[in-house]
Amino acid sequence: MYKRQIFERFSEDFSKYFEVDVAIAGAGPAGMTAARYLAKAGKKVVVFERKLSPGGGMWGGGMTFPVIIVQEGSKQILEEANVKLDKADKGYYSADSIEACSKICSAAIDAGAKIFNAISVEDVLLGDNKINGFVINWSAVEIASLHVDPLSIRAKYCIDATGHAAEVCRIVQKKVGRLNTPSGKIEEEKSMCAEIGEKTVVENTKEVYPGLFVAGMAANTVYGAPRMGPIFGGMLLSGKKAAEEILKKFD
Ligand code: 48H
Repeated sequence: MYKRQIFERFSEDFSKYFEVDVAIAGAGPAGMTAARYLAKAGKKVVVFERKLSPGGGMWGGGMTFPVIIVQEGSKQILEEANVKLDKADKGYYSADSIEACSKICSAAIDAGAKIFNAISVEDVLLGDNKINGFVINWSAVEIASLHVDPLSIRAKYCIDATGHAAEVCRIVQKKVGRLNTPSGKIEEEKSMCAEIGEKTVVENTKEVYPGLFVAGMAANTVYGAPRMGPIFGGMLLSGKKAAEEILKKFD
């Protein structure tokens, strides 16, 4: 009997998300933060995450020491999710990465965002020179390289929050057209410089193609800016900025 319950509950849940206000690829810190603030503002938000667990690169802290660092300007985003912070040094705070990951995920869900795991975004839905949603498939299908046609979901706005790989923007570059970058292409991530990378990741959070925003590490990959190591403040601020920019569009 419970098997029918699993199937029916999933079908009922999933069928609510074929049309949404915002669809997000990737449930790392940037994607989950964007999801939280968009859902909090009353938008219907869905996040597709390739892996079983949301959290992206945050679980492992720095070199698997489960500790992350955030700056003064971003600590409120963690505090609002009840993450405990220790004052570290020179305006930098530390947090337990397991606690931070679980609680920012929980905050997104409590705000009303829906996260579907084990689903990969493999393409975009295109129309009128605008990105209108995502083409999705089970990650297991992708991993097994099975020839199975995907389904699509429609969204008023999409966010590429897929981290270093900037997967959705790469698809747009390959199949759709010019990105809103100096070369029209992905400028590619640069070597580590935490001060610059943390600043640019917020500046680079913008609409990269009509209907598609880029957030988190993907924003630095797309606009050719440096990585920053295990400092996560910029990812949180970038997710929040993506939400704010999209909310302005709705206004
Ligand atoms: C569905 C997908 C797809 C896809 C990928 O890597 P993330 O944690 O990304 P951000 O930008 O939130 O945070 C970046 C941060 O973790 C980091 O890597 C830093 C700060 N690096 C600095 C440095 O110097 O190295 O999360 C992205 C998520 C992951 O969970 C992926 O599994 C998922 O996106 N994902 N989900 N469809 N096509 N591609």
